[in-house]
Amino acid sequence: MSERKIAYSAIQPSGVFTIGNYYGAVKNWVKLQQDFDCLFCVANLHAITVPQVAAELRKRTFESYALLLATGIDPETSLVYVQSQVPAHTELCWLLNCTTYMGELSRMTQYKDKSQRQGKNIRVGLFDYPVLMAADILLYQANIVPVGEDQKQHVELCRDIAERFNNTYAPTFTLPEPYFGLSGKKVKSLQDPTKKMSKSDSNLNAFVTLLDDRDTVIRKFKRAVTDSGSEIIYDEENKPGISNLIEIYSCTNDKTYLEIEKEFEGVGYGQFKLAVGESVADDLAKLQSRYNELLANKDYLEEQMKINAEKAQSIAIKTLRKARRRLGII
Ligand code: AQP
Repeated sequence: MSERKIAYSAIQPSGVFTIGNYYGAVKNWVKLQQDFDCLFCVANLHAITVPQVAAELRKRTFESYALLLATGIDPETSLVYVQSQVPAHTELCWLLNCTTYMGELSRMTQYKDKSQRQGKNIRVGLFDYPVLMAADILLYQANIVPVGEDQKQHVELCRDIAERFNNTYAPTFTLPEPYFGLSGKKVKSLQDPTKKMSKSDSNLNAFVTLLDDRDTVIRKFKRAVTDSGSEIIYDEENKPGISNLIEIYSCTNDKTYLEIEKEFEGVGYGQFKLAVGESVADDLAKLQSRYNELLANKDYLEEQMKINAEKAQSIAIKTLRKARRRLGII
């Protein structure tokens, strides 16, 4: 690694990535490669905090890795690896568990949402998710963590845990900052624009995946829930549906809300939804053909996973040893 600052982020292989994951996080990762030393992780250990089918998880881990490379993440410039192939993550998680308070974890919005949705038999892992995420980030002494807005609270907790550890024992971890792109921080569900878009939503029309074909993308946008009135105006409170579509459109072409409002002045909702669908479908087309090429070359993917996991482990182990020493762990 060079003297450049370090960017770290991860994504769960809990389904095919949505345009929320892409515009909110992964598209920024691609850009950050120019100015930062970057590490990106397929977080399969995070995915098992809710029930998964083993064969599907294995398959999706490969697909997620290929999808990251297809978006433009270069495994020779950045470190792109699978979380379970770097054992330092789980060990540091345990050390940090012993510095984290139950009260802090109970306050996490994602835990509250996901545990409520699950109802009974909530896994301890779901509660502990933010500590594993803190371990992911702190192992690499990351300066910034490019995420969507939903993960901001977890990055802040990571800072608190790191700060407490540093103050209690001795300086060990860099305190990371969350990083957001200009647009796409919070892409909402197409069926309920007050909720974030999620890849594990049970309503398939609520999200668009990076692998949806052109017709499916356009059909999902045509069905998107909109608001009363007829003007294309950005107003999150009174027009959450149209505002979400404006946000998504701006992610495909970097236009401002004002420019988009002008472009669609006097245009009906139906025509606007079609334009957004077409723009997203164009954005995904290139990525999909690259993905298909990569997935056909399993040897290449396995080789990159192995090389990158070894490099990641060699960086991570230095921080882990330091943390062990601070705690008196022989
Ligand atoms: N709707 C969203 N808008 C903007 N950013 C988003 N992210 C997720 N959804 C949106 C960002 O994508 C990155 C990877 O997320 P993740 O897979 O690790 O977990 P998540 O936030 O829980 O994403 P999902 O899609 O909602 O997954 P499931 O359904 O499995 O829980 C993160 O940076 C996240 O902020």
